[in-house]
Amino acid sequence: MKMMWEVILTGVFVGFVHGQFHNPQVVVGRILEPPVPTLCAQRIIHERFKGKGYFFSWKDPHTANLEVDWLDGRNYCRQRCMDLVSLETNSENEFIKKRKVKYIWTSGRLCDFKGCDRPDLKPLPINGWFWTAELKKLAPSNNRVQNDWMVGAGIQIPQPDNREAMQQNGPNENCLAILNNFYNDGVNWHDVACHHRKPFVCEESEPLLNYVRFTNPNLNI
Ligand SMILES: [Ca+2]
Ligand SMILES: [Ca+2]
Repeated sequence: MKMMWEVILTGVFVGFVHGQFHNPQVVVGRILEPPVPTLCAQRIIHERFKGKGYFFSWKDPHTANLEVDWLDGRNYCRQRCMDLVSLETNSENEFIKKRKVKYIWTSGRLCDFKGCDRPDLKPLPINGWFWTAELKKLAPSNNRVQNDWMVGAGIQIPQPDNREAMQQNGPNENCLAILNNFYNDGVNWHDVACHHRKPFVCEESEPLLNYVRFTNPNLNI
């Protein structure tokens, strides 16, 4: 199984994936879960957007009141051949942002672990963010046109600001959440410490679906 995963995940971002397995700050003995074929076949799709299915945790009776940390969110999705949502386009971002939920986990994460020591990721707060589910880099965080980080107004500091670590001696804010007017600042992206618990959105993962279809040809997935 492990060998197969290493084949599937080969690519320039393979270091990201391995890094997620070994980053003690994130996993603490927990791992990134592989898909479960029966759960993939039973996955619940609440809405579709440009052909892909999405699951909203607050819409399902089993998860309606569930708030999880970032890795648990990924694993709930991944066991169902999905992953936390990646907002690669403005239209998908707007599709997700119209939900009336106070905050939502996305798959966005800062690459600050093993495998991230690459010149193109420096400086990390600007160039080190990526969509883990798609293994794609975000636009630089100071490019306010191609991303949706909260820009800052009044006493609000532009995101990402790593506030918990910088001001409160807390953990780094390494995960990307959509916050819905939480600081009276509109609906936009914030860097948040990954242990916080939030509702989440899953997005179908073509690599996971293809892998499970290939390995379970008799299952209707
Ligand atoms: Ca996406
Ligand atoms: Ca922040």
